[in-house]
Amino acid sequence: MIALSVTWTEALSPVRIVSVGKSVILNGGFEAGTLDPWVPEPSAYVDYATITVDAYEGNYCLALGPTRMAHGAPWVGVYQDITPVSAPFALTYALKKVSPATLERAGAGPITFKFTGLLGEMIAFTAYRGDTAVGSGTMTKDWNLIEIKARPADFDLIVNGTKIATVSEGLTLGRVELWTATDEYIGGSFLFDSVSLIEEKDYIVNGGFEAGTLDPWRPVPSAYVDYVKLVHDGYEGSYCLECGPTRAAHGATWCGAEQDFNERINTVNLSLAFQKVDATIKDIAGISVYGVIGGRFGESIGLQLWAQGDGTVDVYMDSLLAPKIPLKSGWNTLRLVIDSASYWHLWINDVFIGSTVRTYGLYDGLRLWTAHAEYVGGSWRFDAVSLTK
Ligand SMILES: [Ca+2]
Ligand SMILES: [Ca+2]
Repeated sequence: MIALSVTWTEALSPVRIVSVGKSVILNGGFEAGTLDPWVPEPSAYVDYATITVDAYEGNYCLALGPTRMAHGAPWVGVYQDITPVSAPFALTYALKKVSPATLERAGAGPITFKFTGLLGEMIAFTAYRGDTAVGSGTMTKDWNLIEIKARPADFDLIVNGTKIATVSEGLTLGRVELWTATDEYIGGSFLFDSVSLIEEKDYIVNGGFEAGTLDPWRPVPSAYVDYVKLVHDGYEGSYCLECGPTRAAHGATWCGAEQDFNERINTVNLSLAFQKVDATIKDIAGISVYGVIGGRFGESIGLQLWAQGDGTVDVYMDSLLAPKIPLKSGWNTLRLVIDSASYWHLWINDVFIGSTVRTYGLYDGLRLWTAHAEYVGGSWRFDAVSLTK
């Protein structure tokens, strides 16, 4: 057991969980104090893509101002080429409109914003994909956080946490451009900062069990396959996983399912839904993200939910983290984030439970399992299992 260096009672402050993974954008926050490796374009208008200090984060940000528009430049911007990234990914950036002029455009990645006027203290915009308007909304006169969340077949546009549009198009990005232009006025400018592109590859295959089979999950131990099965009434879709150690009295201490994701990753963003089928029975369910150091069992991460028979669970991460967390009847959700500094942050039903520290951060597989502490007959269900960087 590894002693916890942070206890749950000390760690109830909010934890920022965006940017868990590593961005493929270099100098996305412009903290180098120079544009490099962003390439100004068009090159004749380099002087209108500059680094300035009114930053969203850190000390620096990018200012784009098409003040020479009348002289022939249709737009100004910067770009950088990247190894092409396919969905799922998240492209995020901060945008601030500085000028009073209204009929201006700015964008990054696949979406262009056309600003159409003031609505009180807010600035109205229409969002375009190419020439097609896909949604509208408002931004503040201060910094705004733009998120493009791409899935294999479509992507969401989210502005300051509000979804503006879902566009039915799969995206692959090999170049990220930041740019601005004006339709009528000269003198407008925009600030960009904190540009981030994070791949959100899901390392778990068939995490929703909608294949209708366990594959590629492996039931373990193999002698108790009949207690690791798919059942209907999933949290999402039709199927979920049910693990029930009903033969525990005959020698099985636990049963479950596992799969490898065959890549060592330093940051983990794990989410899943779980349900205790018989709330009156004491038993244990666990979620283990296991590593290569010392073998799967020796170094597995022991996140355990220990049902107490009164509708609560004790939550263990190696040793006790937080006792007596009430469970909802039916499905509950769990989210575990391990950041690059190997801090664990745990939420159950969107309530922050606490943080703790691990001494290592390399993992190569996931196991869902259950065992009984006193009684035979309890079972747990799992669904919607997702693990991204
Ligand atoms: Ca910055
Ligand atoms: Ca499902």
